[in-house]
Amino acid sequence: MAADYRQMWTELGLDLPAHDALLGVLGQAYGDIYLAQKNRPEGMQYFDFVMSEVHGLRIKELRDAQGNDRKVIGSFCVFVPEELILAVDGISVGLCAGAEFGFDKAEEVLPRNTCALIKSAFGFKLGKVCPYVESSDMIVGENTCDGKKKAYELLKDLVKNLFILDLPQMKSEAGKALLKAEYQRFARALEELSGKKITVASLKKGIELVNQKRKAIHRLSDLRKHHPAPISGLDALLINQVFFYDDPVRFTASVNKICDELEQRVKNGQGVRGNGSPRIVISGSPMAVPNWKIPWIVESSGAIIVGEESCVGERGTQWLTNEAGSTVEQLLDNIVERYFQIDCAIFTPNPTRLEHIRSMVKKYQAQGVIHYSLQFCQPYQIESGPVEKALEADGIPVLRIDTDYSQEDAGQIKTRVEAFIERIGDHK
Ligand code: BJ8
Repeated sequence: MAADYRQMWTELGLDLPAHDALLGVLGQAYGDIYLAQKNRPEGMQYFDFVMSEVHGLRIKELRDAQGNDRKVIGSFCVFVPEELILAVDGISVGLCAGAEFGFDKAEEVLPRNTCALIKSAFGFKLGKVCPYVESSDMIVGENTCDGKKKAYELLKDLVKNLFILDLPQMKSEAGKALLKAEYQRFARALEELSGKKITVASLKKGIELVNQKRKAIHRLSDLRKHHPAPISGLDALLINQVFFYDDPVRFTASVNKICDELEQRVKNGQGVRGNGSPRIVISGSPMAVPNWKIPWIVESSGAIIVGEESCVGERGTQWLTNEAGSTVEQLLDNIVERYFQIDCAIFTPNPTRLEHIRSMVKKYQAQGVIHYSLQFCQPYQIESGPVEKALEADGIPVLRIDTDYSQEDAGQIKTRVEAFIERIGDHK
């Protein structure tokens, strides 16, 4: 990092030696996985910069904004509506963590067989290495999977202002009513925290800003349909990850800028790989920064990822929020309608997720699906069986991978991925 942020990190209460160690590991992994890629679009330089400053400049920006009476809201789930946060001039940041850090401390309070995403969030908090958690004026937890729901009971004592959002588990009218009531309660909590009222104008503006981000991502996704794909899956995943951290306006402009470049690449028939690389859709548990293990293994084995059916991917971004409405209530209903479509595996039953995977295979002309579950993530692990069966019955090859954040199984996974790539290579 160019500037010296040590004073800022000290003020946030970070453990500097531990934080240095984390940044060291992160920087090394980024160099080995991202910067080592060949033929990257120039527009990725912006995202490389964001990553290099993710604990530096971006945190400084958040603190400067707080100095200007803006609130920072941290969250762990795509069910938390950024539109409402923006409507009180707040800033939304993602808190999910994707590194095996501080697990020894996390395992003092959580069972060992908790999913790595939850353990990592606790490890970052207990190890005092996450400037986003420490900068948040409010942290939103949600009743989704049992692991998160119960872990928030413990997190409550570790952070200063935890708001729990209750979420439905069934796509019923009663479920939708619950979601609306909870979003109303969240809106009131945001108004109270910020001292700002949500108005038709402020909510419309919030909806527009988030829609613009999503539209830019849709543009990026559309470009990945082309043969050869103009951008790697690793880089596209990174952009989807930065979605949760960056300033929305700047992010939208940067994604649109790289899309201009990718359009040109498509016109020139220029791909990040040759035309023959097998195309894969990844589906399953979310991949938080810096969880790049599976895409890295897949792409360093010669295939290319053309889409992510994930909350850090299309499950999080595929729907827009209707911008029409002349009252706060109508706009809130639009938000409820939009979020109620999210087909997270915590819902039962959850048939639209399978339909979505099928449609992605078709849209991106993928030859196979890798279903990725974090170990101990029961919702996605349990859905993986029926998903595999249904897709294979359609003639779509599926590889199921259950893993965590460690590198111990990387060799073994690579062997399985290579065999799968060989299988789908013959499958064209
Ligand atoms: S909407 S996927 S972001 S809940 S990986 S903690 S599910 S045991 S993250 Fe999620 Fe919202 Fe659903 Fe998306 Fe539990 Fe699984 Fe761990 Fe998970």
